[in-house]
Amino acid sequence: MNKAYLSLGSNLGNKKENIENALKYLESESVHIVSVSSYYETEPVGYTDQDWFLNMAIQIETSLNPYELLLYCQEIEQKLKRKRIIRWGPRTIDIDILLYENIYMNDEKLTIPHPRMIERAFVMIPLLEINKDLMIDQKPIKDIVKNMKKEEIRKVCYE
Ligand code: PH2
Ligand code: MG
Ligand code: MG
Repeated sequence: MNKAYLSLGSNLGNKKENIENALKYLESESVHIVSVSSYYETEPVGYTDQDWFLNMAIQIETSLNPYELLLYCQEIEQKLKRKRIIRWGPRTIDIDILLYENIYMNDEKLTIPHPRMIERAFVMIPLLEINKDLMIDQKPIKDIVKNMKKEEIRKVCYE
């Protein structure tokens, strides 16, 4: 089994329901969800003329290799009716692979660690919540989060 970290986000329709459905689809014979972060409401980054996102991060154990995991996540995005219209634009669900074991890879299909993760508070803060000891690019996650420029992000409390 391989340890990996994923980031989930939604800013179209019922955001919480979209993420919960994605989590249900993810849990399977080949993917086991080990830990989940809180949910966070986050200001849109990149393309700013869109609704705020709901974001969270999870740790999984998986028998899939990185490419199989990418396909698996894309199939779930399709099931949840994601349409790619604008780059970085509104989406019902986005599932990104952040880290996979200690793998560093970069080709036309997949880059691990996720190339923009260390600049995005909506990725790093939920990730820090589930593992405070992670190292990314040989740097402790705590230092990265302490020093980064952060967009607005608010932890959501559901009763
Ligand atoms: N995803 C993007 C672009 N911008 N902003 C926030 N706050 N959350 C996201 O998940 C997000 C984004 C592209 O995947
Ligand atoms: Mg993304
Ligand atoms: Mg994506």
